[in-house]
Amino acid sequence: MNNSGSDGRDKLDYQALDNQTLPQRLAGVAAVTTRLGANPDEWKVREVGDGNLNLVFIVTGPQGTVIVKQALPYVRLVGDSWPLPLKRAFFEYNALTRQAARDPGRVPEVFHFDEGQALIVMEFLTPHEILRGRLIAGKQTSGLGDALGRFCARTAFRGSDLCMKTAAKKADTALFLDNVALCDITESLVFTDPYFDAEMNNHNPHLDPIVAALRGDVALKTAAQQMLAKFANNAETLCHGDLHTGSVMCTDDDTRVIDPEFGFYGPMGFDIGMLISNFLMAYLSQPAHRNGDPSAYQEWILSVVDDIWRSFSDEFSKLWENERTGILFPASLFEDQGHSASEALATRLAAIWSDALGFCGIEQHRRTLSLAHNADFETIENAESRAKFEARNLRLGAHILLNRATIAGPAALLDAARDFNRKDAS
Ligand code: SR1
Ligand code: MG
Repeated sequence: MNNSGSDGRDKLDYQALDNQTLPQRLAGVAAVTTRLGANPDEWKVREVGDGNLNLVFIVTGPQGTVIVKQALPYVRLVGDSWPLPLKRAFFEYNALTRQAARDPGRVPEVFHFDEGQALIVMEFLTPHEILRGRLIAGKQTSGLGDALGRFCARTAFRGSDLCMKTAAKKADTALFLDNVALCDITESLVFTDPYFDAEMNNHNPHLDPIVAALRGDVALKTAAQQMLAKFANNAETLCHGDLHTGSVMCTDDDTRVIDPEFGFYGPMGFDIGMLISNFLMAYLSQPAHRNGDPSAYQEWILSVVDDIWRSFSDEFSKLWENERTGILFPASLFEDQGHSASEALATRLAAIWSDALGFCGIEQHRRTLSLAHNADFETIENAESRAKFEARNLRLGAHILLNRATIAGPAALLDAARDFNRKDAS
C-alpha cells in the first residue's frame, strides 16, 4: 500500500532494507545520488551493523560513500519477540541536528532523513574506528578527553534552561518526552535489572557470591533508585542518552560522537557519567587484552578521564560566563547587581560531578550483570579470569555509587580506580 506524500512523491510503507533493495529505495534521493553517483547499479552495499538495535549499511558509489542507518521494528540483539518503535530514528535525527548546532563538527553530518522508513543517510566517517575496539587494542587518540568533555559541556549547557529560551526548551522537552521505549530500556536494563534476578539478565557464574552481596545491599539499591529518580524527573538538558565508548569513533587524532537514538531530556551528569564509566571498564579490563605490563596504557586511559572532566568544567564555565541567556541564574540577579555568579557555578559543577559518579557506578554494574554486556570484558574468553576483572569492576562501581557525594574530583576517582585495580577481595 502506498500513501501519497505532500512533496508529491509516493510514501511507501516501512520496509527493512537489505543489500539488494537499498539501491532502488535510495536511487531517487538527490542527497544520496549527488554523493554516490546517479546509477544505483554501480553502488556497492555492505551491512555492517554490530550494535544491539539497528541495520547499518556502508554504501559506496563511483563518487563517494555514505552510511545508511535504518531502525528495525524490534531489538536486533534479541529478535522480533522484543518489538521496538521505529520512531527512535526520528529521535536520533532530531538529536543529531541539535548536537551539530551545539558542538559543530563533532557528530556525523546528516544528508537525508526518511521518517516513514526510519532511515538516516549520513556522513561516512573514515578512517575512524569504534573507540571501544581501539581501547581494547591499546590505541591512543590525541585530544580524546578534550573533545568529549567539550561535547558534553556544550550539549549540556546549550540544551538547558541556562541558555535556551524557555518556550523552545519546553517544546523540545515535549518532543523528546515521547522517546518512551528507549528510556524504558535504560530505566530497566541500566537502573533496575542489575540489582535483582531479572529475566533478561546474565552474568558470569564465578561472580555469584559478589552478585548476591550487591543484590542484598539495600543502601546500594536505594542509591541506584535515587539516580533513577534523577534520570526520570530531572529534565535539565538534551542528553545523548547512550554515550558509551561504542558511541564514539576515532582516528589517532580525531574524535566523533554517533548514535544518539536514546536522546532524552535528563540530568546534565548523565552522559559524562556513562562515558567515564566506560573508560573505567576499559581501564580495568586492560591486563587481559595484551601480554606485558599494561600500566602505561592504563594510566593513559585514566588521563583521558581527567581530561574529560577538566575540559567539561572549563567549557561549561566559559559558557556560563558568555551564554547564560536562559531563565536560570540570570545576569539580572547576579552580574547586574554587582554580585559574582562564580559560587553558583561551582555549586552547579559539583552537583553535575556527583550525579555523574552515581550514573558511572550503575553503568559499571549493568554492563556486567544485565542484558547488554560490553566487549571490554566479554572478549576475555576464560570465564574465571574474566570474573577477576568483572569483580573489580562491580566493587569499584559500588564504591563510586555509594560515595558519589564525597569523591571530590577526578584525582580521588582515579585513585579509587587504581586501588580497585590492584586489590582483589579475599
Ligand atoms: C536492548 S538495547 C541494550 C543496550 O544497547 C544500547 O546500545 C544501549 O546501551 C542499551 O542499553
Ligand atoms: Mg547505539
